[in-house]
Amino acid sequence: MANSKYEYVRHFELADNMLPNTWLVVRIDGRGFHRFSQSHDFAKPNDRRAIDLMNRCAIEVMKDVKDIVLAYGQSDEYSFIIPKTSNLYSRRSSKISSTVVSLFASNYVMHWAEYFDENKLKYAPCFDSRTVCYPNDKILRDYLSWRQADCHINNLYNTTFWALVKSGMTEKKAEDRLRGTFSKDKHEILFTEFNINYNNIDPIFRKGSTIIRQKTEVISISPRDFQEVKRIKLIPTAIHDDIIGQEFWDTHPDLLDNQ
Ligand code: DGT
Ligand code: MG
Ligand code: MG
Ligand code: MG
Ligand code: MG
Repeated sequence: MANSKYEYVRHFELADNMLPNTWLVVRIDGRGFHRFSQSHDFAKPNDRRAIDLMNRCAIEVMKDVKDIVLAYGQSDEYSFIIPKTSNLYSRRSSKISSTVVSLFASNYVMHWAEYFDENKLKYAPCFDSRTVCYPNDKILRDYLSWRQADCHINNLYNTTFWALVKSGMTEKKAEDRLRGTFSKDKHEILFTEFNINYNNIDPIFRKGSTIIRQKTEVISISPRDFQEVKRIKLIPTAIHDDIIGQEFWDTHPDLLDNQ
């Protein structure tokens, strides 16, 4: 049907290519996960199963979409970073957003039972998605710092809030108690009232998850002589480092431009 009379409708499709030579960030976020987390009895403040499932989905997305160099996730969101030089789908925004979010959501459903065992999925989860371009390394790093700072602020609040509630305070009282408090006040409440040193809480909760393509030794058996063959492969792997400071970027110098 190369040249049918209907062909003209194509011209109603507008171009949505993202600017060339800019970082692309695809952020997906669970739709109505306040309700979803309640319906599925997520542990408070953090449900390790839910976090592990989110990380699994991000890893599967990165295995499929090779242009993604790094991903950062916390709560019900994940950001996928595509380098300036990428020409993925000719940098068409809706094509990139929809492919990433669709892969993420289908993996969420496909792998749900591996993480939640007998706790059945009660309804279809949904994620939204957007693609934003950032013109340079500094702004890209500020973007990622923004998401990790958000993780920190929410987690410190939620950890303190649920510690108060679990100790017998009503949710209303705990909210009142925390209103107007600074970070150091919450650290203090946790330490003096609950004997919790916030800095000792598992980094997966405090820092969120960063997926990088880590050089990993993979051993396979050669079909010819049945000998072990060791190879170094780049495997998307979740780590829980601070990505705001300089150290992470010095440890992984290939991630940023310098091109
Ligand atoms: P949205 O994104 O505008 O459709 O609305 P929500 O409800 O998804 O809100 P959002 O994305 O701002 O916040 C994420 C919600 O997911 C928030 O209510 C907390 C919940 N959530 C995420 N991870 C966990 C978890 O590990 N445990 C619990 N209990 N809740 C979680
Ligand atoms: Mg929201
Ligand atoms: Mg959400
Ligand atoms: Mg969210
Ligand atoms: Mg097609």
